[in-house]
Amino acid sequence: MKRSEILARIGVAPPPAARIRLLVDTDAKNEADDQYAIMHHLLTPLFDVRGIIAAHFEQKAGYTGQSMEASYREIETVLRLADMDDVPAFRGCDSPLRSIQDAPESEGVQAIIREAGKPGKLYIAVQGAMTNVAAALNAVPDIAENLVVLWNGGGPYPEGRPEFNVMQDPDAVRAVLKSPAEVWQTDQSVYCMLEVTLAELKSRVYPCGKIGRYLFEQLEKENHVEYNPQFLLRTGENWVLGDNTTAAVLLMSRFRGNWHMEHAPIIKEDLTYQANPDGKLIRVYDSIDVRMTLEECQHRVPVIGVAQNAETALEELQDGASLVQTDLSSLALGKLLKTLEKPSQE
Ligand SMILES: [Ca+2]
Repeated sequence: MKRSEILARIGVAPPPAARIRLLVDTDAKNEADDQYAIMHHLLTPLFDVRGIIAAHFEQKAGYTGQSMEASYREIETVLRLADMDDVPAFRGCDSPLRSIQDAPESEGVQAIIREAGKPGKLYIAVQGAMTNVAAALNAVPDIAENLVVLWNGGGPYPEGRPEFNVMQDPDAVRAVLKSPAEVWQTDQSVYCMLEVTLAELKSRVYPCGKIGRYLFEQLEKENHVEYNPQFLLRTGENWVLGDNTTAAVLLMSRFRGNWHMEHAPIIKEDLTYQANPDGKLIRVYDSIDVRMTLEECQHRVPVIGVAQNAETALEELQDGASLVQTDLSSLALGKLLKTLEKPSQE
């Protein structure tokens, strides 16, 4: 099914002039929140999503040498479960830059160069390592003119810290901060605001068709795998949907004034910041509308889930399930869908 057909179910469309050209760049198999962010971008009609690029996460134990491929396959899984078959997925670079000037080739790098070469701004929602964006800028520096890099990462100001996404490729972050490309940063203190409980996701996302079930189950599984009492981010029943910031900064009103400008810091060897008065000015968010971001992300998933549930209920009934076993609300919707598809037989 085409993405535009699914978006039409939302029933609201932004003015064409408001649409934002965007690439999502994601280390989708790193943990469990990128999948929510992918869906958030795909289910937002404001975003003209030109493709989804797989990022590596080579500094995380367990996936070394295959992390980009794992992200790519996860993107394919999410697109398949969302019934979207016209959104391109691209393999990105499979390892960090070898130097700040390095420009490795990949499908994802080519996609950035191609899209940034077209007229108008191109936003890149970077939800993991900065490698693909840096490689594109190093290969064709002129694309900086059209790029807005949404950088979900970096430690809190002023000191910074060895934050996960920076850790994946510090030279790539240095390259992007050195380039003239526009940067909007949501650092760790901001993306950690997007916190949910598993109970909330079970109630709101899990019932939404095969995509909702997958979003919840992969996170629930990761919660058991990743739990470590020494890791203060996780309590055992919470999760941070941190990657959703890149959708939020584009959806929120620009009147909020919830950011300030910083001179891009120098990323030191220990991955903390060194103030740099000569650095370009970047937009650093101080806060984010947590209610709007989480509520509206969770309200978009049923756009796919309701139709998927209806199809499942119809299949179950045709396979001999009794009405008692079938979700009656889904069954009613399923019958409606069938009626709409085959009016002459009703
Ligand atoms: Ca991520």
